[in-house]
Amino acid sequence: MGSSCLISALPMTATIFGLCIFLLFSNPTLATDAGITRHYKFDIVMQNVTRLCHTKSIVTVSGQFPGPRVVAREGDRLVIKVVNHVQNNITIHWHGIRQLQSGWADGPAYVTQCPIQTGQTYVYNFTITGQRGTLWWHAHSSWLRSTVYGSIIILPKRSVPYPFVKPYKEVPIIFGEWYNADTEAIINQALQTGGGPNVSDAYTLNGLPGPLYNCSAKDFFKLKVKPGKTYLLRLINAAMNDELFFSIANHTFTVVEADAVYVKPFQTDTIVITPGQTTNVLLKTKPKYPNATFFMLARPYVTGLGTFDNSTTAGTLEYELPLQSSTFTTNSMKKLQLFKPKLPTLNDTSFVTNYSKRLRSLATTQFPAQVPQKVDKQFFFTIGLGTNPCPKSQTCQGPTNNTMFSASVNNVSFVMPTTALLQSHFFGQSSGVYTSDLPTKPLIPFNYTGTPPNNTNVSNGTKVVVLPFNSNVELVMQDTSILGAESHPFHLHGFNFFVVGQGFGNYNPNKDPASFNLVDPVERNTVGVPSGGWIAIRFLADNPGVWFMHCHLEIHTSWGLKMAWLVLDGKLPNQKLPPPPSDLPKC
Ligand SMILES: *[C@@H]1O[C@H](CO)[C@@H](O)[C@H](O)[C@H]1NC(C)=O
Ligand SMILES: *[C@@H]1O[C@H](CO)[C@@H](O)[C@H](O)[C@H]1NC(C)=O
Ligand SMILES: *[C@@H]1O[C@H](CO)[C@@H](O)[C@H](O)[C@H]1NC(C)=O
Ligand SMILES: *[C@@H]1O[C@H](CO)[C@@H](O)[C@H](O)[C@H]1NC(C)=O
Ligand SMILES: *[C@@H]1O[C@H](CO)[C@@H](O)[C@H](O)[C@H]1NC(C)=O
Ligand SMILES: *[C@@H]1O[C@H](CO)[C@@H](O)[C@H](O)[C@H]1NC(C)=O
Ligand SMILES: *[C@@H]1O[C@H](CO)[C@@H](O)[C@H](O)[C@H]1NC(C)=O
Ligand SMILES: *[C@@H]1O[C@H](CO)[C@@H](O)[C@H](O)[C@H]1NC(C)=O
Ligand SMILES: *[C@@H]1O[C@H](CO)[C@@H](O)[C@H](O)[C@H]1NC(C)=O
Ligand SMILES: *[C@@H]1O[C@H](CO)[C@@H](O)[C@H](O)[C@H]1NC(C)=O
Ligand SMILES: *[C@@H]1O[C@H](CO)[C@@H](O)[C@H](O)[C@H]1NC(C)=O
Ligand SMILES: *[C@@H]1O[C@H](CO)[C@@H](O)[C@H](O)[C@H]1NC(C)=O
Ligand SMILES: [Cu+2]
Repeated sequence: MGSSCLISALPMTATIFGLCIFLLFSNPTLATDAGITRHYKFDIVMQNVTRLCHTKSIVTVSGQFPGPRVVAREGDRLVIKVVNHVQNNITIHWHGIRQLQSGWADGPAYVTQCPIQTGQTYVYNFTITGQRGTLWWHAHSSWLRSTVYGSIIILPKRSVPYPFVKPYKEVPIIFGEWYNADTEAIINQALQTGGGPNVSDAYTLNGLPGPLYNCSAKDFFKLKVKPGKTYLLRLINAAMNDELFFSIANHTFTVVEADAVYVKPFQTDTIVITPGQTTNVLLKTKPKYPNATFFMLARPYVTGLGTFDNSTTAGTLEYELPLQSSTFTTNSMKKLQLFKPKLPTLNDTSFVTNYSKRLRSLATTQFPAQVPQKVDKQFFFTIGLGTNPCPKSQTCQGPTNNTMFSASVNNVSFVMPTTALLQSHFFGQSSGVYTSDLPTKPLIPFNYTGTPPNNTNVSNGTKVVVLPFNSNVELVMQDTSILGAESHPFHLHGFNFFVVGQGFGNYNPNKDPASFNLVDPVERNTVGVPSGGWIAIRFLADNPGVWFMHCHLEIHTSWGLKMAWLVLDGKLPNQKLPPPPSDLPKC
């Protein structure tokens, strides 16, 4: 166990406890661009897994950790049968997939579906339209995504090559977070006491913590490369609660894609990636065998006030010995010099700001940036932490004297319904499930990034925002300084959005729009709202359904930092949400 797969050409390899299994999904003889249907079966089963000398029984897909790779080509249909053999309720979310008119397959529990209960089956059925790159899938029920996640590799259509040099090999690298304790117990305890959750024990690369942790010397990801080649690294941040920096010693990345959208290529030694985000980078290896091994490291970027896991996960980049060289033996390999990258400090906000400003849509004729130039609906959401009073019978461990942590959008902490929003909407049974009165701007304006108000209690409710079909939406998300300013990676289901502006302090509606980028802003599904600042996004509401939007720091979602957009049907038949599939789980 522990050593990872050698990389290989597509069809790619999957790691199952150190074994490499070849997945033959694509048909190389198929010459047309017509999509095909690809079938997968996800058996949700328990599996004993050992890391850091702790063995625990975790929820997995088919016993694999990380889970199996889903490989498809733009235009393909995916039909994925999920069978739940464990005691937990579960759903699977296909993170970043547009789900055009297939909202029933999106996956967040109690938003688009009731959970798949023990012994039940649900078939996720959707096509991949207009997207190519790297996305990922994960459980979307409680904290099960800590172990239930995997990559989605979307190859471009055969007739539309990459807008960059064809890579020699492609390698997914998923960042994760390992907890020695049961993560369901951790979140249950946190919600019970009102305090912050216990932090993770390690970060991982493809499920492996690496040699910088105790009792983990052999559990590390090894990337074996040849000199003078270009590798495509498909980076995915599946960590629970931490944005990450990532770097490989003595090597530079060329960023070419974010959240399955091509970007203008740029070079950097270090990547910043929030939970929920994906980034494709090209790695050009050294022209000659360097007689050295290079560490790849990831550790968090932290802005909030709470405790956090400040550890570092490590893997290695190793140059394969040239075949003609017989002078190297395994012994001399061990003597190779080892180089470590220098990562930004844990709180290096200026690095993060500069990095995010460099991300621009490719914006070519072939891959245009279709930024909404006009706005039909404007929203201003404050996002941040807050408190709930402690129940009378209890003592709480929240941020201030006897309170419980909460979090809110425009001071509304979202309460999960007990039946799914999408069904309630589709069958006209919203009464008692949700209301459509989420404030479109703060009811009581305040100095959002100045001295916080004395009363930090939030209100709560299951409130959505209704959008007419095809509205052009502009949303400004404003971080607050309540209980400390913090960067919040916000994820929108069902759409990509364009990040047209960002800044620090309070958003100024009179001044800031003048500097919006409406030409080549980055298009993505998850964006870090700057700590103590704001971000402006635009999207076209062209997908009928109920679409979750939430902070992708799992604890903030648990505290209520989430809401849903309800996008109405359009007039034409192809602008309507079809009826639910017959096997849609019931509550
Ligand atoms: C996990 O380990 C426990 C204790 O050794 C054992 O009882 C259980 O059957 C194992 N579970 C699986 C899925 O292998
Ligand atoms: C998936 O959806 C398509 C389009 O609605 C339908 O034709 C097909 O039968 C579905 N497949 C399964 C296995 O449900
Ligand atoms: C969280 O950490 C505390 C302190 O170490 C410990 O007492 C508690 O059992 C942990 N909770 C869980 C669910 O592991
Ligand atoms: C790696 O980088 C370090 C620091 O810049 C440098 O001293 C060293 O020579 C480099 N090693 C290789 C093999 O490139
Ligand atoms: C991580 O935090 C612990 C506890 O606060 C501290 O002792 C340690 O020095 C920190 N490590 C690093 C690498 O910052
Ligand atoms: C490779 O590096 C090791 C350690 O720095 C050194 O002992 C060895 O002679 C080097 N070999 C070659 C072929 O450069
Ligand atoms: C970052 O952390 C360092 C060390 O903890 C501290 O000295 C510095 O003031 C912090 N910088 C910011 C911008 O918070
Ligand atoms: C606040 O904390 C103090 C000391 O910890 C405690 O004595 C007091 O009862 C608390 N007040 C309330 C309202 O809980
Ligand atoms: C808001 O608070 C900040 C930080 O304290 C301060 O610099 C700014 O002047 C305040 N803005 C307003 C409008 O009061
Ligand atoms: C907030 O509390 C402080 C200190 O208790 C007090 O001076 C201030 O007037 C309060 N502010 C408001 C708006 O109530
Ligand atoms: C919502 O707020 C009410 C009133 O403060 C409170 O009684 C209730 O427990 C809250 N519900 C949730 C789920 O936080
Ligand atoms: C599983 O989901 C069903 C349907 O929503 C619910 O009634 C039940 O309480 C859930 N079970 C657990 C353990 O959460
Ligand atoms: Cu957050």
